[in-house]
Amino acid sequence: MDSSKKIVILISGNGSNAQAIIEACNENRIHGDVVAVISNKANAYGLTRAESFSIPAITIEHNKFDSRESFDESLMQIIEGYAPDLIVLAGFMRILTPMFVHQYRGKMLNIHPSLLPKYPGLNTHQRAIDAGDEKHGSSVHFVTEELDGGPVILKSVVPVLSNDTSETLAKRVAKQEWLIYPLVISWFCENKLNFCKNNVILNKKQISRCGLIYEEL
Ligand code: NHR
Ligand code: GAR
Repeated sequence: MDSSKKIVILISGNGSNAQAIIEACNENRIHGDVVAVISNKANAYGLTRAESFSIPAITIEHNKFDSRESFDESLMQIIEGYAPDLIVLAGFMRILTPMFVHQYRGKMLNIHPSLLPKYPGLNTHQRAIDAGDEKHGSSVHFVTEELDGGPVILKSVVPVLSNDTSETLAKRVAKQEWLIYPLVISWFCENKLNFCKNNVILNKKQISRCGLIYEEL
């Protein structure tokens, strides 16, 4: 049996995905331990959540640094103190430099609230509503230098309802995120999920660049 993986989670706010991942570890649905939760915003509620599970909750404010590079270097120093096997971006709102991404290549995941490759960047729920999309969702992908452009592992699909606001749609998407993110992380921690030459390998087989799809009937 392989040893339990060490996971560092980066957040900027609410931290509901971080909590779902912590709970999955505690319930042995993930063969791993969240060893630290790090926020670039001091008032992030996710820090309070981490503390309630007795997990180190650390703040490193990006606006105290004079460049993206110097912020990322300090962030990396903190992370290295925990010797993690996996970095998880969970509502982390700072674009990371190529140097940082290179350091954790194949070991860093993000959840992005759209059906990638649709709507990289910000304000995704409103953009899906404005476009009249019937389906929306969230995508878990490996992080590469290309913003929200790394290969997708798993997407969850939800309907867009005619009376949806960006808030109601975000809530529907979030509920699915709490399922699919722990699931993908469990695959990584069981060594079933690999990143190889910019492709996703699951159970030794390469999957499509658009990822697998999870959709409730
Ligand atoms: N970094 C790299 N290199 N590659 C990715 O794929 C990344 C990343 C950092 C974060 C999350 C991403 C998302 O899921 C993510 C993916 C922030 C922005 C952004 O524009 C865009 C995408 C994502 C996260 N951030 C602004 C910035 O100047 C700040 C916005 C704010 O503070 O509100 O960094 O959506
Ligand atoms: C999640 O819906 C996630 O997909 C999104 O922010 C939310 C964070 O919620 N991520 C981004 O928009 C990244 N730019 P949480 O803090 O409650 O986990």
